[in-house]
Amino acid sequence: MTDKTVLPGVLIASGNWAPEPWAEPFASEPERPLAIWPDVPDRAAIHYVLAWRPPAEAFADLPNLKAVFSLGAGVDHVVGNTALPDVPIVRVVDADLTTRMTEWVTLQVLLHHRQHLAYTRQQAAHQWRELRQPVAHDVRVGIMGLGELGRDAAEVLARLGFQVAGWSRSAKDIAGIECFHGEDGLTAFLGRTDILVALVPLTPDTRGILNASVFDRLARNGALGGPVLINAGRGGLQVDADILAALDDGRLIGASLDVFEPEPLAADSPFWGHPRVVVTPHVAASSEASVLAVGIHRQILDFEAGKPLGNLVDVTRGY
Ligand code: NDP
Ligand code: OXD
Repeated sequence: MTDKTVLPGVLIASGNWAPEPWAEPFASEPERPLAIWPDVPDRAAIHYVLAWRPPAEAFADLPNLKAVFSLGAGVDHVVGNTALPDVPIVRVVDADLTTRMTEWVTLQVLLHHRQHLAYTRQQAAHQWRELRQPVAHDVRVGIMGLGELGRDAAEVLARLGFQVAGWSRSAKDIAGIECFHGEDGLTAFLGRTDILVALVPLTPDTRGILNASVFDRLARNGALGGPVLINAGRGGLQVDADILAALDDGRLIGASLDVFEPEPLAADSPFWGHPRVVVTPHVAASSEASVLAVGIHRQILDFEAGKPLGNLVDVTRGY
């Protein structure tokens, strides 16, 4: 093989995710150098990094880097990286991931709406007792974040009959969804919300946003008897102590948490055994490599054919 046939190289730094499925689509291009972190024999050959929670050093000394591809929708794991050179960051926007998130959010909303935790306790006690059940139309869901994921979940929940509203940074107009935005819209959004779903990215503006002040402003007059928190965004959005205190004194009647800081959730965290908390291990919308790697490979081929990169991150705002 001569130098002429060598294609721009790829580095896969996939953290605790197995790199092999992400490398799979590149197997058809033997002329493209492919490195798996930390084994990077020729750093100058690397034009693209496919990254999930990469160590800072993964971006150091890559003189020909052209773009970084986040292996997930979130980019907080890349944006905060001090060694990151000034290159475009591309994130995942894919129907497969969106559908997975909507499944998880819908499951959790229905679980609290249909009082599944109470029925599980009743089953354990061999207790046959019907609980009063409101209809979806009497329950108000509020989705923080009306981006790719929040909007899809909002539309599906609205189709199930829930009264759905969303809150975002900029104004939105979505049929069937009451839209609020900005700091000015937050109190009104919270005041009409029985089930709060967090799907905002983790940025300096959103860190710790799921706190006592927000829980205090949720609706108290809802059909469920109190507000519920569902967080699939990032663990850094939530103030754990505030959630636990709100669950203790009834300002929250339940919570579903998929994300934590740090992860994995500490073995002695009170969330594990809490009777009104559902814990899942950051699986709300797992990145399915067999699907997403093909999309990233396609984007690289399109980029090399002169097309602009899509799904670019605005690093100034952090998502
Ligand atoms: P998008 O960038 O498409 O949407 C983000 C939304 O959040 C936008 O509506 C944006 O507002 C809003 N937002 C951002 N900052 C603020 C703010 N300060 N105040 C109000 N609204 C704000 O992201 P996605 O929907 O694709 O993904 C959302 C997040 O979900 C990811 O960043 C990631 O953290 C998390 N995620 C979690 C997964 C899991 O398995 N648990 C899987 C995948 C993603 P605007 O529209 O005005 O810009
Ligand atoms: C993501 C995630 O950001 O899986 O895609 O958390």
